[in-house]
Amino acid sequence: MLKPDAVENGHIGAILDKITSAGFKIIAMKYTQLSKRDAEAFYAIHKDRPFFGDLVSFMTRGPIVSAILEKDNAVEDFRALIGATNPAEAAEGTIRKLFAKDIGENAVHGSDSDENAAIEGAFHFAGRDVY
Ligand code: FUP
Repeated sequence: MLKPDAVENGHIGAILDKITSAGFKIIAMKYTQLSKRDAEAFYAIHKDRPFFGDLVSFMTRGPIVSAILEKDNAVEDFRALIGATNPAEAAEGTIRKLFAKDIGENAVHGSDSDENAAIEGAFHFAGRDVY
């Protein structure tokens, strides 16, 4: 996902360029907005964390771009491309270092395992919208 801050700040094109230039193929993509229920379900693993309410408010405050990306070693390579969860700790040149403000508004989401990538892809897309 390109999160609401990335969209608000006009970074959709620049971030997609970084992603495709790094060799990822976009096999599904849409411009959409998460409902409260969507965001709570997507981040259910964090429901008992102190930042959960702020995370849900942030993720629902405006449109996002969601996509499924394909590449060898995609999960690991994408997490390297986006950088650490906290942009202050992200390596130079990473998407979060370039485009994110702080740990709460960190521009992009990437799945943390192949298993979660499949779950999260199915959360956003029907099978017929994956190419
Ligand atoms: P990541 O896998 O890098 O997206 O990070 P996590 O799954 O650990 O966290 C998901 C989201 O929760 C982050 F993108 C932002 C939010 N978060 C906070 O706001 N504060 C924290 O201390 C940790 C995460």
